[in-house]
Amino acid sequence: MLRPVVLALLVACPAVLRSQSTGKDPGQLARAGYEDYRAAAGRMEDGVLRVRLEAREAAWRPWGDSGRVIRAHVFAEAGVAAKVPGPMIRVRAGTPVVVTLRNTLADTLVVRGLRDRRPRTEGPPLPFRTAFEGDSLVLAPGATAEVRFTPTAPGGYYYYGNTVAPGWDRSLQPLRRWGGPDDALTAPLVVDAPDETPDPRERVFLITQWADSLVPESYRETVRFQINGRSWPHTERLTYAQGDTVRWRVINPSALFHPMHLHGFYFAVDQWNRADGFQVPTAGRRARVTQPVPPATAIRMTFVAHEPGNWLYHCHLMRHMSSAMQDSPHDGPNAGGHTPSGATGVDLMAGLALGFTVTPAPGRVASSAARRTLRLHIGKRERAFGDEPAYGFVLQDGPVPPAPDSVRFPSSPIYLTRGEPSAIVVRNNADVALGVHWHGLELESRSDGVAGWSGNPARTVPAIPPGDSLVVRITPPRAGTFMYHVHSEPGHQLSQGLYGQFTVVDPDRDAEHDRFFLLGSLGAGADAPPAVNGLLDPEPLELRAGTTYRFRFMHITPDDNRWVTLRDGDSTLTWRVVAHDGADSPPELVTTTPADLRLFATGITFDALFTPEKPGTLTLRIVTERDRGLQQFARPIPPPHTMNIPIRVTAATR
Ligand SMILES: [Cu+2]
Repeated sequence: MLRPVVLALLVACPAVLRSQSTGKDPGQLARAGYEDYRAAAGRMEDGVLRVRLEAREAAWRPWGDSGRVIRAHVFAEAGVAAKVPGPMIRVRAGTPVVVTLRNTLADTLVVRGLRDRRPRTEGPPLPFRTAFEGDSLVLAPGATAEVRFTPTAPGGYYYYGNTVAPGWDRSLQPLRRWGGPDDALTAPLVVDAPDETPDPRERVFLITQWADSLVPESYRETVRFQINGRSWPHTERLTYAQGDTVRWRVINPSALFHPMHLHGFYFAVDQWNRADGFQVPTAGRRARVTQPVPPATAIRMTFVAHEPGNWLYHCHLMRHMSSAMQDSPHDGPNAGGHTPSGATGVDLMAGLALGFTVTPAPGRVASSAARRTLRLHIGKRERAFGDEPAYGFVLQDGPVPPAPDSVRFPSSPIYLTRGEPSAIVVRNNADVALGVHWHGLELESRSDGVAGWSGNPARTVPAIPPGDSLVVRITPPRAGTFMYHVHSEPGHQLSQGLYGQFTVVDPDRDAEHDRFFLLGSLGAGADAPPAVNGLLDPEPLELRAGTTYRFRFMHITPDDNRWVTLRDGDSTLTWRVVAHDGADSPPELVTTTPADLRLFATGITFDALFTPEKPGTLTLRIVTERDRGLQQFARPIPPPHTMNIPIRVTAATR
């Protein structure tokens, strides 16, 4: 009589439908290698791409040879050793694909995404649902199935699988379940345009995640991220020659949103597609240093590696790349450990980060020009936030350095002049080694601030030790809105004050009508409250009717998204966005648009021109949202926080 009870439980609690598979110790399983997607799976026969796949169980080591071993379900080509993630299916649009898939797992397998995506002209609100609903292949243990489809929509896609226990109910099975051995059971499907010859040097990066529990406790700590199966600092290191054009595809089958940031270079987004085939209108000619890649989307990006040295491409969310929050579990004595104490190098980061080296062209000489010199001090003040300290960047004014415990909110604004050789001597008066990153600035690698990585392979620059200094050299080639902030920090020093505005001015431009909005967090710990210009409760803004202002927005919170709107009562005003990430937009892309930016991710700056028309009170509304993506979490995500900054507009003067 037990059976009906068990079934009722299974129906009431779909989570238990998830299989735990063989239960073998991962150490007994064949070890999976790492994919680099330099080659695609299958072979062409009579104009048809034929791919033979298997779903297998394997041992996955996202944290390298000494790291923890995870029992993983993976896709592999039949007869070929397994790698994580699974094999790339790559085909030109219009080419038929035949996939034979064998399920060698001990459980029933549900596979989605091996199908055509029609090019869509409307942006569906739920790309994940529209991409995968009604699309499943179900294979019993030991079963083999064949799928035929002809992709028609160019773009970056993926397929994935979930195992289910006997007695599963299709109507109760979610489209995808994250957590556990199925997390690695995903692989790219790349569709080239019919008239396109793929560049063999283009690299494909698949973002995956792993959590050992089906419903992780919290969105902050328990989900860990990988690029092509590995977590920083174990991710692949790429090499380019100075002057190379770099082409990357980034496909995001993970449950969460990632604002992906490139150091040292601007890139163009040439394509941005969703998993259902919809092409997001992109501004390919607009340069940027940070591009949000939401779940179930993919981008193609291009940049010219004009500056030699070691560089970084990473998610800007602290919880996806900081070793303090994205711990890199190791077997043995450091099991489950966080930032190793005393770390000054690459082990200060973990998760979604990729390093690449640009080798210098022959005959390059470093500039020895005289430089305008600023002195910037990192101060620490104890017990500023309850028992926790505050940190701050304070510019030295005159010959006397500030006291070592000097902090200010916000940190000192830095202004440099376009084209002027400048030096910033950063002195660390705090008691912990820290790197400082000049966000969006085109500069030499050794000044870039990624602890243990910036510089070149023969000589990397560690975090600045307590009591020590680093000379940062910058000759900014363009005027614009940038930021500077602590990088590779061991804790939550960013929201404890270590960020500031960084503006490069044109010698001949009037800055009188600039208004700055430095969106950050201020306080201790992972849930520090939102702040604007270092204030939790910002001052009202005073403007004059008929005058055009340049609003410079900078977003540098650890983990939040912001939603910025400019309002007159209930109606949304308009503005003209003229620059992104410090780069002026091409004139043909500058249009009057509603002053409403929903997905203003951390790591982005933009400039907007705004002209208040008449006297009155307007509102700059800044809503802070924490991204939950497609993932369920046991602990609720903090609710949105709304900040309304009054704008008092007075009559024009004559
Ligand atoms: Cu991320």
